[in-house]
Amino acid sequence: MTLTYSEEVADARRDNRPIVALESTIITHGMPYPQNLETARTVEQVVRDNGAVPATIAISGGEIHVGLNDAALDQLARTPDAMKLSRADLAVALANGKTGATTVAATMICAARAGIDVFATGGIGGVHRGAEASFDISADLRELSKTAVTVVCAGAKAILDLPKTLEVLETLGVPVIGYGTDVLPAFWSRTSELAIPLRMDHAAEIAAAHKMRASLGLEGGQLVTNPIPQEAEIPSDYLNPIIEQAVSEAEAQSISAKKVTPFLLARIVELTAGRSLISNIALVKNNARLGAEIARALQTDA
Ligand code: PSU
Ligand code: MN
Repeated sequence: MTLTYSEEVADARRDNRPIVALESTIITHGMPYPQNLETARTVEQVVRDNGAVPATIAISGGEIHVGLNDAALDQLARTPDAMKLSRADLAVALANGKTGATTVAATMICAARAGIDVFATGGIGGVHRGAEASFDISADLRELSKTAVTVVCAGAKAILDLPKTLEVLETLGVPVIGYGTDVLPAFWSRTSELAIPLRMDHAAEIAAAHKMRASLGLEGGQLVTNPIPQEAEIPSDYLNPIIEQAVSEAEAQSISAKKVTPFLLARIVELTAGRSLISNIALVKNNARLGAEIARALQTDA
């Protein structure tokens, strides 16, 4: 297996500095160009500004790239037909020299191989609405139960069935941690109706729990849910009908499997005339900052 480190990440590894993994499906399938590129660059800078080194992960030429330089980031952002790689696709894409972007699941796998403990993103995949008929449950959930990476997100989008997503995470033994909150954050909204299973208010506590899982020999990671900054929140009475519309359009057009999440994300950006995208960018930055703090905390009391 071939891991290729960017110069910045290679330096950080040599100097034992904290590293935060970042995914690339959010770039190719989660946001439109050019906001995807601007966001990827900004998020990397937020990680640096908070004392850690960003490692955006993607696949090309049979290599797992851990850290992309600016030219590589630019190229990926202009490749919307890059493969969307989850656990099932990763080896196939690598073995056949394909270009692909990693989802949360695949980014966790690559981060773990590279010895990176923390990964920051926007939203994870989960149990889709109507999963009782479609069986559409993201491989992200099972990955969280298998791979020892702490993933920072802003909760899950209401395109998913949030109660079912929480139930599956509980079944799989994944700790769902609210950062400074008693309720599950719902991506564009700081709150939901769902109580958070575990609450922590400091990055150091999250880092300590990450280490404790390892010393107990527990496989799997942790899911940290970080509420969107207040000023970037979108009221749910504005957003809910839009989500309903996007979900029913997906059904009407028989969108299935890997295409569901990208379809819904793009449609919601259109239907909100870009407002959802602005909030999405704000919350990813917020998660990058917390990810950097956790990565630093893991380093300090090593
Ligand atoms: N949810 C978001 N933004 C995203 C994704 C999910 O709010 O960009 C992306 C992530 O890469 C996630 C993937 O891992 O979609 C989940 O896809 P699926 O539901 O097909 O597993
Ligand atoms: Mn799916």
